[in-house]
Formats: sequence, C-alpha cells, structure tokens
Amino acid sequence: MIIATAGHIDHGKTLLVKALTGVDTDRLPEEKQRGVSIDLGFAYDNLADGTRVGFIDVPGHERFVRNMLAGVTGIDFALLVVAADDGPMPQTEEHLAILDLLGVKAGAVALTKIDRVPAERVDEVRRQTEGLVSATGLAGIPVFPVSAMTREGVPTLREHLAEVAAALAERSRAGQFRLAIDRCFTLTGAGIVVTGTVFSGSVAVGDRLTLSPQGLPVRVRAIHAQNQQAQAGAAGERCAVNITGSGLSKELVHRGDWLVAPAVHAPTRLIDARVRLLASEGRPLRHWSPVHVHLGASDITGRVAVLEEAAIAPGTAGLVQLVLDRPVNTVRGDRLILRDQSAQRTIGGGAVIDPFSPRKGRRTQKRLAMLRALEREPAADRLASVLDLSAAGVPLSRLALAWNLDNAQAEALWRGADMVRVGKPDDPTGIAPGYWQATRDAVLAALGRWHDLRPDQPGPAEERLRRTLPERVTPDVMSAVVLDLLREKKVVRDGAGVSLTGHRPALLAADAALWERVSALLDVDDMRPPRIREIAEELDVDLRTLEQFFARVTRMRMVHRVADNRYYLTETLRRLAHVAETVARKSPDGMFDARAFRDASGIGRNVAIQVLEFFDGLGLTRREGDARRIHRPAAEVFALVEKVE
Ligand SMILES: Nc1nc2c(ncn2[C@@H]2O[C@H](COP(=O)(O)OP(=O)(O)OP(=O)(O)O)[C@@H](O)[C@H]2O)c(=O)[nH]1
Ligand SMILES: [Mg+2]
Repeated sequence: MIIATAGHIDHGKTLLVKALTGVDTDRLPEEKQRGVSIDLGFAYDNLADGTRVGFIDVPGHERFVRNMLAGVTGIDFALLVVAADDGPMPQTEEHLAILDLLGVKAGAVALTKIDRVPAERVDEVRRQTEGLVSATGLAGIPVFPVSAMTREGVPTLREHLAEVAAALAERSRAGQFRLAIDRCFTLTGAGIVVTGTVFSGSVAVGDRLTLSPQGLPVRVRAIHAQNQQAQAGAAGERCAVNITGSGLSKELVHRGDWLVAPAVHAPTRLIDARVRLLASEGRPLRHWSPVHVHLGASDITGRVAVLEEAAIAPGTAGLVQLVLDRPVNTVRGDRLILRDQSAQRTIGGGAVIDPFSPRKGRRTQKRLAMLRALEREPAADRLASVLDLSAAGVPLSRLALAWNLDNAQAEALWRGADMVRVGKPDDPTGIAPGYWQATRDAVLAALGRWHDLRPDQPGPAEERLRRTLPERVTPDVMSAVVLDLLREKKVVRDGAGVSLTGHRPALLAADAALWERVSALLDVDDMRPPRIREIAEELDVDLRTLEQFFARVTRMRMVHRVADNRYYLTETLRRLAHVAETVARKSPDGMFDARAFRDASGIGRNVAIQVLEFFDGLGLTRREGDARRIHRPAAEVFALVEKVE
C-alpha cells in the first residue's frame, strides 16, 4: 500500500510521517534550513503483521503543487493533514480537490498540533474539515486528532493505517507493466536507477522494458520494491528499478517519463478525456485554453479543445481533447489534473477516455457518440458499444493497448463478445455480426454491379472491388469476407480476381461476330492453327485490333495463348494433351521428348515445343532434363480450366 500526505504548508505532514515511521523525509539541505518541504519525501514502514507501507510525503507550499501532483498520482490512500490551530487553508482545499479529481477514495484526516489548542478548537476544525471532505470522493473518512510533538493520538492513527493496509485487497496485477517515474539517479556499481509508483502489471529482474516516451529499450538488472530488494515488483508498490540499455544515460530520464512493457509504449499527443472544472473557478473553461496537464508524474503544457459546447462551466464536466506540446505515455482511465497556464492554480481534472484521438473530426456527433461508448463500464459493455458504432470493425490490438489489457484479459474480453473476429491473429479486427452480414451483402452487391457494367469481363481483383464499396471496409475485413463467400461458393476466384458464381463473361456484339470467323480458322484438324498475322490477313482485319480482341477472349479463357503469335482453342489443346498422354504411356519409363511428341502430333518442331512449354505451365507435364513426363492427368487439368470458364 502507498499512502501520500496532503495538506497546507507547515501543517505538520513531514513531522507526522516521522512520528509514524521514524523517518525524516526532509532531506534536502534547503528543506532543513527553511523547515519547508520542497520535493517528495519517501518513508517505508512495516505497520503490522509484515504489511509494508510506503509513505510519500508531499510539500504543502503553493509553489510546489507540481511536486505534490507527482507524488499523489497512483496512490491507494491519502492522509489529509490539517493543523488544529490554522484549520483548513488554501492548499488544504487545493490538495483535497486534487485527490478528488484523481479519484482517490480511501483516506483519513489527521488533525495535527492538537497540543497547541483547546479541545473546542479541535472540534471546530474537525467540523470544518469534515464539511470540506464531504463534498468529495473522500466523504466520510475518519478524523484522527494527533500531536506529532507529544505523540498523542499517533498510536491510534498508526493502528488504523495498519488495519487499512491489512484489509486492502491486493491490487490487481492485471494489465501491462507501467511505472510513473518520479526520480532517476545513478548508484555507483549499479548504474541507473529509476523510482516511481507502479500503476499496473508487474516487473521481474531480467525483464525487457521500454523507457517511454523516448522509446529506449532497457533491461531490468535489479529491483527494490517498497525499499526492499526483490525479484519482482507489482501494482500498488513503489519500486526502484535498476536498468541498463545501450545509449541510456541519466540525462535522458526525467520525472514524468514512464518505464513500461514494450507492448504499451505508444506515445501520444492527442488525448480525449472527460474533465471537471472546479466549482471554485471564476470563469468557464473555454475552447483552446492553454493549460498544464499533469498525468502520472508528468507536467506537460498544451491546449484544451472543448468538444461539446463552447465552454465548460465551473462545477461541471465535459468532453475535451487535450492537444499536448510533448508526447506522453497514457492509457484509458489514467487520471489527469489541469492547472492554469502560469501553473498557479488547479482548475480541474478528469480521466483519459481515448489516448489516441483522431487528428480530424474530433467534434463530430459520430466521434462524441464513440467517446460516450468508450466511457462505459464494464469493459464488456464498452466493447459492445464500440462494436455497435464501428461499421468497419474495431482494430482489437489497438484497443488492448488503449485499455492496457494484458493478453489474458484481452483474450477473455474478445471471447465473451458478440463479434466476428477476422484478420491476422496478432492483429485481429472485431466486427459486430450485423455489420459483418452487411459487408458481405455489400460485397455481393458491388460484384453484381461490376458484372452488370462489364458483362464481357471477369470479376475485379479483391482490392479493386473493395474500393468500389459504398462504406469503408478495411483490407483485412475484405479478405475475410471474400474467403467466407468463397467457402460458401457465392463467389469464385477467377484468375487474379473474384466473380459471382455463375458469372460468364459475355462477348460484346462486335466481338461475337469476329469470334465466329476467328474460331472457324482456329478449329483445325491438323492441330496447328494459323498464326495471328495469318489470321489478320485472311480476315482482312487490322493486326492491332485483332491482338486486342485476342487479349479479351484470352481473359475470358475462350482461347489460350500458347506463344506470342499463336492461340489455341481449348478443344485443340485437349486433343494435343491426349497425344502427349498416349506418347508417355507407350514409353517404358513414362518419359518422352519433344521429338516423340512432334512425330505423334504432326505439328512440327517449333509448335510442338511451344505447346509442351504451355503444358508445363498448366502443370500437365513436367520437364526433367531433355524429356518430360505427365505430371497431372489431362482430365484433371482441363476440368480445372473449365471450372474457371
Ligand atoms: N506543537 C506542534 N508542532 C508541530 C506538530 N506537527 C508539526 N509541528 C511543527 O510545525 C512545523 C511544520 O511541520 P512540518 O511537519 O515541517 O510541516 P509540513 O506540513 O511538512 O510542511 P511543508 O512540508 O512545508 O508543507 C514544524 O516546526 C513542526 O515542528 C505538532 O503536532 N505539534
Ligand atoms: Mg513537509
């Protein structure tokens, strides 16, 4: 469990942590000298029965809220410190608002310095504090009057924390490993160490991780979890991770960076979120306001694009797109805090809905509907809503990344969903059954239209057909739909394209007349049809025109191009195949050469060789050295040729 303090400057946070753990977390010389905490302090303690608790002591000074924010991110429990003499002060309220916006639900109030005031004052401050807290997610948390000087009340508070720690269900280790880096230093002998709160997943010595957003691959050499040497660390713990990597140096790593599993390294600068503007804000949050965005331990400047209305009124929440000046590592559900442009005031905060916003169309009704779908809980309902809005299907790997699902979580979610899963196993697309059916229908309809427009041609290549569809269909979904239709024999492959089953390219009228005359010339008893030039002369047709005609009828498989200048009817080829089979059968080893085939067919040496090479291409014969044998029976080969016809 990780506990962070919160509260106004000088209210006794650091002294209370010391009273609880024995550790003085103010270690900077400047902190000692001024008696003011500047940066985060860390202490660890075994409160009871070995439950190890990490304390993060935050500074209360208004100038150091930035550091406070880096400390309270990802914690389990907040210890709100209010001095009984001062009572609630500005940073009491600001820190409380921050805890509320971060969604911290567990905590306690420590009323400190009770040795300095009469009992009535303690009661008064208790009432004031309870009033403030009651308006937040921490409403109803217990209040402990203490004095860190006399130690009065400290044992009671300590007992309470021990009970909470023992009762706190161990944080789920699901999700990919993500640690929000708050410090980086070098240790002699060990090298670079980064520390921070583990947001999700777990890490073990030897793991390969990525420093994000830099994208630097690193390896884990050693781990301290909650300040103790360990083989592994997990969500809900503070970890110090000793990392190595080529090109890695201390100067490259800063507070706000992340140490993550390589699978969730996906820096982004456009984030959709729902943010609430604090009721204390004097003015609405207008479109394109410059802000500081605190996410994890980072502080990044950017702009707020307000998506629904012109502005978000104080005390209300709305959908926004955050346009960041620098990339950040984030996933759905990450909490964030907004501070004003000059970083003096906390103005609001909320949670990430989509870490990968589109560049265009961020305010369209369609996009807003998608954002509302992406907000839904639990994940199964959310997925169903997203599928419902995604006619083109949902890239599931991207979703797993955005939602920080590990493989087991993702698989369980996909399996439980009512969707058709298509595409490569490592990059699947999910599509709702209704859209799947609609896409199948659209493909069949488009193919029908294609045939209607080009009755003389075979069907288009899959990719070409995809582009004619009225709605966007991704190549993966298209391939899957075509495969499905092929399986059901609704379409057939036709050379490089697909056609509706039963589609027979019809000759255009002009071609049909020419075909009459050409086929008469090709249909020869001696199995040696004239060359194309001879046909052109014979019929008195322009050679180029005839060549184009042959290209068309070849596509329709009415003739076969055996050589550049010679075309055959299927029937003639079938007879020649029969000759080849007879020659092979007569040969003792089944092998025959071109000469034997020429003699048996009587078509002459050159044409015999051209025909044999064409047969090789069909798979009817196979050449071995100077001879050939029958590779597949002619009946089988021609059955296939006909099927496509
Ligand atoms: N009498 C009395 N003095 C206290 C008590 N707790 C803290 N103090 C004193 O109050 C002053 C501030 O205490 P810190 O613990 O440094 O306060 P802090 O909240 O950590 O202050 P920042 O970190 O700067 O926000 C110190 O001089 C403490 O000795 C207490 O319970 N009783
Ligand atoms: Mg302090």
